[in-house]
Amino acid sequence: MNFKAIKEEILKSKRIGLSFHASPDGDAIGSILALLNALRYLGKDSYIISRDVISDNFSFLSLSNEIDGNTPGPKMNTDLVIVLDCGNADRISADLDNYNGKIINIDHHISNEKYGFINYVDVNAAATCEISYLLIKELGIEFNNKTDIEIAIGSAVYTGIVTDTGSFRHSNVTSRTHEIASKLIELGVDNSKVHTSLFDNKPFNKVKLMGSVLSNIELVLDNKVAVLQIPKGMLEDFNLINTDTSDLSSVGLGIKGVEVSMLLKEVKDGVKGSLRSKNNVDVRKVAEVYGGGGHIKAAGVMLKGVDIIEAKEKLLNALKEEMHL
Ligand SMILES: [Mn+2]
Repeated sequence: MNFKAIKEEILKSKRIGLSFHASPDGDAIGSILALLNALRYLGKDSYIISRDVISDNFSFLSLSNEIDGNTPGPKMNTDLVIVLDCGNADRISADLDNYNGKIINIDHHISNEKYGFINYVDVNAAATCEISYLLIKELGIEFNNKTDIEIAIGSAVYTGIVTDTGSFRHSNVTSRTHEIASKLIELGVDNSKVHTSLFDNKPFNKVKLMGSVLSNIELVLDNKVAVLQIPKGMLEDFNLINTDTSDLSSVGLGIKGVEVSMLLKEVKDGVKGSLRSKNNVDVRKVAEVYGGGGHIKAAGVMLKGVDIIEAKEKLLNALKEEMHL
């Protein structure tokens, strides 16, 4: 895999749309904004395609205001769409049904379906932002000059890295992850400001929601699995309908003896399950049983047409099997 073919496609494209996975997380947002800033700087006509909006704690990132949910499909004359951090074609936060141009797929999920015309899937990258950083270097931005644009791109890259590694704590972190982070701090990226903006910036009600979810946490399957639930109506009660709750998924891992933490969130057409694993349990396999995907230690699945009780039963059955309990 190399970036040459991608670079060539970018250079010869007239209009480039960028997209990512639905309900974008810090890595999806960071990699799309890093690339958007870079492409604009290089004079390419480029824009974001997204059905989603993003939460306020990402608003410190340059051009984040362009992720406004108003461009759900490719604009006229788009000849290239680059999708970042998205393993499955049906999870792309874009309506591509009537699009006939090229798609480049840049990702780090092991379950990636290779739906692109070019697929750059590096499962050893802790975050898609690592790949974005390397691609942007290939495009000619050196990250040596401490310019505003380099720092803007660097802050976006750093955001994806810290969010996808749990602030450098997960086992997906490699020496390359730290090398890139080191380079970015040398460049002038304010790592402390990024952390504060991302994590110490919650709406008061979000903390109260966390309290409510935590007070109902359950331990099951020999106390090795923690289950957290956001039943229908709870987000409305706290006035948090569009708030990202993915940070709650891993909370159960803080408990002694727990191997898997699972968050169940009841949505309009079913239940979203997010699974996090502490050591050896492969939660991606569990998510895949019901059509989901992700990584060994972090995976997600959408169970359509079921309520939260049924979803819990289904996922616990699959977990029981995977954990040989
Ligand atoms: Mn990612």
